[in-house]
Amino acid sequence: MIEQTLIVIKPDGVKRGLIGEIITRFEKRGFKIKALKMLNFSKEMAEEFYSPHKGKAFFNELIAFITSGPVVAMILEGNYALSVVRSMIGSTKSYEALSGTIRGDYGLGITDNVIHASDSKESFEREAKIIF
Ligand code: FUP
Repeated sequence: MIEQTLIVIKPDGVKRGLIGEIITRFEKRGFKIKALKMLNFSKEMAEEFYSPHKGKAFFNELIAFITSGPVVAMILEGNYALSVVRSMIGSTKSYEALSGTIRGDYGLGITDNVIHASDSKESFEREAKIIF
């Protein structure tokens, strides 16, 4: 089943020079890049993007982090894109993410966990509207 999903290379991934390596992984897996953009999240965009986490203890830290520098957002298309991309990025806590996943190969943080990917079709549609 062909699906689309949205990924965001977070400010830590961009600062550390991982844009190319991350795009390469998705291209090699067979995904089509349907849209690609470098941008800075405003505070308003960030609060809307992460609205499902509003009220949680880490919310303010998350907003400060995602607005701390440029990000690279992409819409990827391919067979079962939503679940395949989630499996490629690995667990939220990078220090628990398996080697071979993006977070497991490139990170150790939680808030600074290199990459975001939509967790459902509904999330994809909501998130894509905010960015594209
Ligand atoms: P994920 O879907 O894996 O990106 O993770 P969540 O939707 O659960 O969390 C969204 C973001 O909140 C994570 F990418 C990082 C941040 N977060 C924290 O900063 N601290 C936490 O304890 C949990 C999540």
